[in-house]
Parts: sequence; C-alpha cells; structure tokens
Amino acid sequence: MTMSKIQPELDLAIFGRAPAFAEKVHVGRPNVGNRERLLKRINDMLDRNWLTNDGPYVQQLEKQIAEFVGVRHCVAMCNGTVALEIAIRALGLTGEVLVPSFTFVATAHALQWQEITPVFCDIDARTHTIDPAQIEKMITPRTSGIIGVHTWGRGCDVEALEAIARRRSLHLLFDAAHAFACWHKGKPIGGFGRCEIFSFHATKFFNSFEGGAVATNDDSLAEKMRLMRNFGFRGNDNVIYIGTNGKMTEVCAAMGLTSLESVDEFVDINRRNYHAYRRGLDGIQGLTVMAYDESERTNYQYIVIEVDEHEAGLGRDELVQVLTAENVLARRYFFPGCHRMEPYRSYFPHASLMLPETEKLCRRVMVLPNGTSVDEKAISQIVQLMQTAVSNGPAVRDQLAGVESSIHIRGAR
Ligand code: T4K
Repeated sequence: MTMSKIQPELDLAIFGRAPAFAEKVHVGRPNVGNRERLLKRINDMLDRNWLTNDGPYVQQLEKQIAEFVGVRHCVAMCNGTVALEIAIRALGLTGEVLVPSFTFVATAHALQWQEITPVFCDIDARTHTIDPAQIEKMITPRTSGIIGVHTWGRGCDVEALEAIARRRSLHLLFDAAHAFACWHKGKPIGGFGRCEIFSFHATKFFNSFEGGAVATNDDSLAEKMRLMRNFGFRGNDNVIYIGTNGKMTEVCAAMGLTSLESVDEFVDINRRNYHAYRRGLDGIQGLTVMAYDESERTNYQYIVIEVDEHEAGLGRDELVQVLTAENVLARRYFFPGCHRMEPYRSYFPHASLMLPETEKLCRRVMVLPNGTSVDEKAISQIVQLMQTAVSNGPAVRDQLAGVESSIHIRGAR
C-alpha cells in the first residue's frame, strides 16, 4: 500500500481556494493626478492645434522640472531610454562605460545601441547601487565614463564616484529613472555628475504616459541635446549634427504637468504604504524590507523585499508564485541581471564571476505593489498571505512542487 502525503489545507490560493484579490494588483500601476485638470489641458492643446515639436506644455514642463530639481536645464524627451542615448552621445562617450548589471536593461542597451561596450560592475550589497570599490579594477584605457544608477530612488555613492571620475578623467552621469523627487545628502537628484536622466514612464512614480528628461547644469551640453533630440536641426533647413527624434509630445507634457501638481500627494501615499508594509513584514523571519533613509527626501515608490531562503524556508520565486496565485503580481527585479541577458550573456560569458553581489541579489529580491492604487487594507492582506506562506514553508513548498508550473512569474524585464 502506498502512503500518500496529506497536505494541510492552508488559507492560500495555491491550495485551491479563490484568489484573495478578484482583480490583479500590479507593481507599476500608474499614479494619475487630477483628471479634470488633465482633460482641460488636453482640450486646450486641441484648441491650440499644437501637438508636438517643442510646444508650450513641453516648455512649461521643462521649466518647472528644472526648478523642481534645482538645475539650469531640463531637456524633455520621448522616453528615458532615448534620453540616455542622447546624453551618452552628446557627452561623446566611446569605447567602454562602466555600469551596474543590477539595472533595467535600458541602461546597458543605450550604450550598446551606439556600439559602446557596457562593462558590468558589481553592486554594494547594502545599497544595491554600483560599488565604487569595484570600479577601479574594471577601468581600462578604453573606458570613457561611468553611469551610476540611483536604484530604488536611493542615491549612489555620488561622492566616491565623483572622486574616481575626477582622478581617472572619466565622464560621470546618472540614470535617475527611479529617482524623481528623491534627494541625496540634502540635495535633489538631478544636479549630480555631468547630467542625470529621468524616466517618466507610466510605471514610474511620476509619469507623463511615456517620457523622460535629462537634467544638467551644463549649458553647452543642454544645447547639444536639444539639437540632437530634433534631428540635429538648428533653425529651418540647417542640420548641424547627426540627430534623432527624441521629442516629447504635448499630450505627454500635459500629463507630466498634471503629475507634477500631485507629487506631494503621491509621496504621502507611498510613505504611508511603505510604513504599513514595514509594520506587517518586519517581524517575518527571512524577509528584509529595504529601508529608506528617512533623513533624506525620497518618493518611497519601491517596496523592496530580500528573501533569505534558508531563514524563510521558502525562496523568493516560491513567494512570488504564492502571491501571483492570489492575483498579487509581485515582481522580481532586475532578474536575471543584464549580464545574463542577450547580447551581453554571449559577449561576456564569464561576467558573473565578477558580479557575486549582483548574482545574489537577483536571486533574492522582489518588489511589492505600491502607489495610489494600493491601500492599507490590501497591504494587510498581502502581509497576511506572506506570513501564512512563511509560517508554513514546508507545506507550501510541497504544494508548489505538485502544482503545474502554471503560475507564471514575471520580472522587470
Ligand atoms: N533605467 C532604469 C533604471 C529603468 O528602470 C528604466 C525603465 C529605464 C532606464 C528606461 O526608461 P523608459 O525608456 O522606460 O522611460 C517597465 C517599464 O517599461 C520601464 O519604464 C521600467 N524602467 C521597467 C523597470 O519596467 P515592464 O516590462 O516591467 O513593464 P510592464 O508593461 O510589464 O508593466 C509593469 C506593470 O505595470 C504591469 O504589471 C502592468 C502595470 N501597468 C503598466 C502600464 C504600462 C499598468 O497597470 N498600466 C500601464 O499603463 O517595464
């Protein structure tokens, strides 16, 4: 007679009950400001019949963002990736550029797209940002720059990076896609390095549907980027550089202006949610909620959890599976790391040997839903689900092993 293992019936969807949430709860649900004001702006735009090409909304948004982050210039673009590409080209980067592998793949692609080699550098396990101590050993005669990424809106070790860039005559710029409305050492992010690049994608804390911008205090760099985002035109019929089409549309700028009016409200909601998550998750063994330095201003957009599989009794992927079955679409970030994505995986098959902290974090980290579409009731349910899963690790693991791998996990690609 064969003895089959009896599973306890836990209050989780993987054991067969209905998902805790009838609708999917997303990481990256857009924050939308005042709808009436947005629609009024769009109506005015239609009345004006000026839809793109450095229109009045784009100019107003650039002015307000420059003031908001305390820089001389904000050059609005159609998205953060093109903003990165244009900044890289306008700065004249060549050869190799040091970047963290723990970033969205756009940071690396913006270089490779122009045949500049992204050289992946490890992160500091504590901050999740590029580790200055690792940088010097990656510099070669071909290195022309460093791109720091302010991951989760937490500033890189800007001072150490500046010192290296100065000493080794390298350009320093920052991918600040996560860091709009975040500060570093008492100053707004946007004014560090030669320039900083924001993303205003729908999933970001501050959005303009699609959009991005480069912030800089460098007059000639700003001028060059303005020409480059408009095919290289200086005046009618006069092209003076190779350029592209990186222009932001008026409807995107209208959304950006509307989002800007609600920044404080978005921060308040994110902060409230962050504290609710911390109150619920801080005691659960094996889970660490990434702490924001509350002495700095930040947008609190990312609820970042590190899962210690040994302590929690469940791995990160198993927890994501449990939540996905409940319609909570927690995300792995930035799995599996740029160095394990093509074409970089083929170019640098042994890169992982230089990236132990990146490798470790990519296996441990997950992000939970935040933003204006998440409330404290939803958070307490999500916390309860995670508590139930971790408290019953062995049963959950057995159940998942038996469930068809129909629960599809996604990462931030
Ligand atoms: N550097 C860094 C460090 C970045 O994180 C990014 C972008 C960039 C540079 C480049 O900036 P952009 O060129 O994008 O401006 C998303 C975003 O597309 C991307 O902007 C973002 N980083 C990246 C981390 O995530 P996906 O593939 O994860 O997006 P998706 O479509 O799966 O959406 C995420 C979730 O949000 C979904 O569960 C559904 C929800 N969602 C999404 C959209 C677009 C909504 O509810 N409504 C929406 O309108 O890439």
